[in-house]
Amino acid sequence: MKRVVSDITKTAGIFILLFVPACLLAEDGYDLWLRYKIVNDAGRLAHYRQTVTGININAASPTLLAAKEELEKGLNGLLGKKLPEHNLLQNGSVMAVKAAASDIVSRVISKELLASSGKEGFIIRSAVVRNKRIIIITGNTDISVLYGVFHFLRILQTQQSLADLAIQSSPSLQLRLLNHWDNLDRHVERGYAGFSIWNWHTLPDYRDPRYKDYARANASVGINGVSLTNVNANAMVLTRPYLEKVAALAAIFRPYGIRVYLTARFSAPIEIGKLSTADPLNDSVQHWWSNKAKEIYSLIPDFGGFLVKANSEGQPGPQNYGRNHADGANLLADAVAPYQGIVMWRAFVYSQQSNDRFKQAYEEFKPLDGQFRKNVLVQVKNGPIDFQPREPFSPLFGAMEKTPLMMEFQLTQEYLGQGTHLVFEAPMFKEVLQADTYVKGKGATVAKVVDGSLYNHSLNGMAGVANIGNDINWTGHLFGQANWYTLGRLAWNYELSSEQIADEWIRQTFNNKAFLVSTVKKIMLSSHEAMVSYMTPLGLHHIMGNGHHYGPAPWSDNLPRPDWNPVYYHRADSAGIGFDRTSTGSNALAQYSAEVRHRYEDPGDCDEKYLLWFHHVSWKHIMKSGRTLWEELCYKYYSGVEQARLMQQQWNQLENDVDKERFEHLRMLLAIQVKEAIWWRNACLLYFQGFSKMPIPSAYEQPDKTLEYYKNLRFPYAPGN
Ligand code: BDP
Repeated sequence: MKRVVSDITKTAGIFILLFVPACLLAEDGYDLWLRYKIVNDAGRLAHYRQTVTGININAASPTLLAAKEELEKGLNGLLGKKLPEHNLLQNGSVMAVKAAASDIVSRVISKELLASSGKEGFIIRSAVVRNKRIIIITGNTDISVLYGVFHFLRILQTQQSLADLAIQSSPSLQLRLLNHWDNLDRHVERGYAGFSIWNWHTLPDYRDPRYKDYARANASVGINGVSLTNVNANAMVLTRPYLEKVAALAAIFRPYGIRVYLTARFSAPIEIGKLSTADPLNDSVQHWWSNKAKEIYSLIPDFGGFLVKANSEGQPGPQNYGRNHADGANLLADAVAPYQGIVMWRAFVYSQQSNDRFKQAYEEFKPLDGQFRKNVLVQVKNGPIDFQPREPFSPLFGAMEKTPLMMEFQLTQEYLGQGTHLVFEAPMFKEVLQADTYVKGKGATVAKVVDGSLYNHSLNGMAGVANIGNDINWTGHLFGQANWYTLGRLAWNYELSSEQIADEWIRQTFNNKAFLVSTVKKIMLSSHEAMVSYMTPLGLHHIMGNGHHYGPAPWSDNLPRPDWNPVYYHRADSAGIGFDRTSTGSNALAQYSAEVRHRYEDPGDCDEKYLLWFHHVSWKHIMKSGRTLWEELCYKYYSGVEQARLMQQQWNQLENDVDKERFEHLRMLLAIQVKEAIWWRNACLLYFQGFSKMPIPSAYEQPDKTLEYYKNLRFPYAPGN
């Protein structure tokens, strides 16, 4: 009987394989954007099969072996047939080689081009060598060859032409990192995709194949570093048994050009070192850290260094001993310096001393400019508060001439709808990178601070707080993958537009059908603005639920610290709403250059996206649209919901263009998103109406629940908290 069943299943399976178009076969999302499905356009497929006939790679190192494996996997899948190895070059050979290992490269590619490609840049070139038409993928190092291979496969996956390839690409930034906020018990702080992918219990002996797939995905977008552990750190990761586990991960990542970093708990010398102090100026403390660094490097010779959260939200730090952030950072920097390690010291700090949390990071860090060691970067969140749906750029960017500042974005959507909202973050990241600080006249963009060009820093980088967990599709929400993808692509080349990034991600993740590509692109490119409109329009910020940050709670005012409460941020009263950060208020605007200050200073001129970030504005204030502020607020909340509904309708048109599994996944999630957008809109407008005393215009559908109803909702088990 069993046999009969399995025969039937087999026959059915073959039937399905033969008669269901490849794009409709169920997919669980595990393969990310590296699916390598056979090219579904007959003309393109023919062109590829004619142009690419075999592979020529000498897998002389683990990285070149990885390049070879990837090229084989990719080309065999995309071309739908197994390609032979060409030990001798033939028409159609794809040759991937480190420049110095090949005479052919030096004949075809100029020294200058190679020199300008640096250590990681790659070159892809069509060439005729000994009368054979070949494609060369090369660079100065093995890792550059691997990056070139991934880019070459991207060209095929996005169905571009292979004629006359002449591509050269080098990264904009040196450190391109994911920051995992993963605890040793596998709980992920602010994680919405299951548990941590690091199975500390079974490491170092059990090497889950997923670790390698993770490394492949990162390398495919140029990510070259991973901080494995939560910034709210546990010193135990620095003990020998854990370092051995870390070393096992480092060994798997190494061929893919990825270094591991760890978060260092400042009090580790006390907790695991049996010292009585962690004072950075104490000899035994310094000695302890330098021994610890020695031990780490003996196990992981290419260990990247430390990421540190200190004197912030209860974490220990140098201030516990009357020292400052530079003293703390330099302690660790000196410990790793002999091994070329670095320290990323976070500027996310705030305490009760300031009259505005906005100002805290600047106030603590700006005076320390020039006091950090050469191997320290100060890692700054994109905005002054905390990963809100929209923030103006942090005034620290541009303010610290002598210190390299690293960008910290948050991929995981703690304040952006968490695991259920489709929000493509590229437009938000670009908005910050393109913002002009005017610290050296026009054109001093945040991007130029971050890439070091503004003040001539050679150390530079960008990090994204990871949105990855052990869910089968890695990110829980399938479109979370696009944000992971974006971090890598933007850190590699911040000139890429959001549209370009979306376009390539869609083609690789789904397929190249014109209708699908244009529809999904519309959804993605409108999603961030939609979310801002239904959550925090016109510059509102931090009005989420306490602790878990899930859903709206603008009424919340009972947490011990004033600046943990939404009421601190929106300041709604009978006169109006918003935080006055001009000279009549907290004067946070004074932290920006004169030009930026000038742009935001006057509520009549201020870009309305940021209005309530900087001004307490009367409910009757006339906006650029001619509506009053209250009417505009209603308009924004309502249009955000409409935009979410539109995204849902657009997706629903794709039933025949996406496999059922992923179609349904998105269909259900978008329904949740619409429901939650309505929740946000109703709860916020009903609450603010208590101050404005004005009606929600009757043309709009009216809230069907009371404010009390919304206030009474509780989510004790909201994830990620
Ligand atoms: C906040 C998160 C908190 C993090 C903190 C940080 O709510 O979980 O520990 O950022 O960045 O947004 O350190």
